[in-house]
Amino acid sequence: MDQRESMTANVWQKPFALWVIAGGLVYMSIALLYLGLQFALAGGLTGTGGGLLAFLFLFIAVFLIAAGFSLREKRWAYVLSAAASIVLLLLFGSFIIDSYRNPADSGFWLSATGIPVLSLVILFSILAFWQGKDGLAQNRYLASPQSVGGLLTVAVIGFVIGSIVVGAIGAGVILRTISTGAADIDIVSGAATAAIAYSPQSFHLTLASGGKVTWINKDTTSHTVTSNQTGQFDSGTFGVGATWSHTFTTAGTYYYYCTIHPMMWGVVVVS
Ligand SMILES: [Cu+2]
Repeated sequence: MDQRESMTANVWQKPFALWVIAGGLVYMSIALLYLGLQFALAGGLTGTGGGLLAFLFLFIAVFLIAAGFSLREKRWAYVLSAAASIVLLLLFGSFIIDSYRNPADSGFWLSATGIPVLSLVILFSILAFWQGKDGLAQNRYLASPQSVGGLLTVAVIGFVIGSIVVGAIGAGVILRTISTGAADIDIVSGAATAAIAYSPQSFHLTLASGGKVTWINKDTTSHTVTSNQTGQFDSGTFGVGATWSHTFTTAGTYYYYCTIHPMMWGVVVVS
C-alpha cells in the first residue's frame, strides 16, 4: 500500500460517531452561512444586525474547528461540539421554535433540520467524550454504522426529510390562505428587499373613521411595524400570516419602519 492509499484508508477507518459529529457541524455551518448571507442581502448589516452577523460567523468558526478536531479524535473537540451546539440552541431557542411552528416561515427548513441534527451531534459528542479514554473503536454503536448508533442516525435523517416534505405541503396551504387575508396595509411577499415593503406605502385615513389601521404580514418571515418617533407605536415582531392593529387618536404624519429590516418603511397620514 503506498502512502496515499494508507491515508485514505485511515480516514475512512475513523469511528462512525465522529463522522456524524463532523457532518452535523459542517451542515450547520453551511446553513448558518446561507442564513447570514440572506440576512446581509436583506440589508440587516446596519445597527444590531451587524452584531448578529458577527455572532453567526463566530459560530461557524467554532463549529468548523470542533468538526475538524473531532475527526482527529481530540476529546476537547467533543466537549466543544456539544457545548457550541447547546449554546446555539439556547440562544436562538425562541427564534427557532417560532419558525418550527410555522412551515410558511422562511426559517422553517433551518429549524426542522437544525434541531434534530444538533441533538444528534450533542448525543454523539457526549458519548464519544465518555468513551474516549478507552478508544471509540471498542464501542460498536460509536464505531460502526451497522449498529444502534447507525440506526438512530438513519431515523433522524428520515425524520428531517419527512419534516421538510410535510412542511413544504403545509407552507403551500398556509400561504394560499394568507394571500386572501384582508387588512389596510399588506406587508408584501419578499418585503425585506422589495421597493415597496408596506402596501400601500402611504396610507391615508381620517380620525372620523375611527383611526384604526391594521397591518397583515403576507411575507414568509417575521417583521415589525415600528414608529420612527420612539414610543409612538411598535408592533414588536409579528409572524407569517399575523395581523397587528393600531388606533391613531391625533392627526399627523406617522413614518414607520421594520426593526429587523430597517430598509422597509411606510407612512400613515391621519387627518
Ligand atoms: Cu422586516
